[in-house]
Amino acid sequence: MKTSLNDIHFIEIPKISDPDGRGNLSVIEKNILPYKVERIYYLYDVPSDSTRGGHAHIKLQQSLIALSGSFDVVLDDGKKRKIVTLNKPNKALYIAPGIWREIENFSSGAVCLAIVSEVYKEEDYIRDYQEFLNFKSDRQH
Ligand code: T46
Repeated sequence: MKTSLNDIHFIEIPKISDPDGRGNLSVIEKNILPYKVERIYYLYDVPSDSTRGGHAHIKLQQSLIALSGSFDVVLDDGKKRKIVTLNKPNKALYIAPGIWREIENFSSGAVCLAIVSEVYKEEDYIRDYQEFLNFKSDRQH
């Protein structure tokens, strides 16, 4: 399937605010994500001048959540680029396959949770930007 920035969207995660002021609880039930979850990982203790990502996935779908703090996600479909800031633990950013992403500007204490549709396979990564552009110029991606 040919994907573009239009295939990226926010998913609202239900938030249960405690009536007695004990804070919030958010829950991700399996039906709120548009894929079957195979793996969960998280980034933390990332220095503010570091960039994570810098790749695209061929098949993997993922949702990113700023469980704590904030960071920017640079998204690129080979034609257009946009930057999205994540800073709310009850908002997930859904990223379709075939989108280049870089994650940067991590605040102190930021935790980036990734909930993804595939097991870890290095063959699913495109880590070279020119190779990504070649991949996108194929009609199918
Ligand atoms: C993504 C962003 C948000 C594993 O062994 N298993 C795993 O499940 C993962 C995710 C990584 N690794 C190894 C592979 C590398 O040797 O951990 C090392 C760091 O991985 P990478 O350079 O891919 O890390 P990021 O932060 O650039 O990217 C990761 C995910 O790989 C990627 O899917 O979208 O977080």
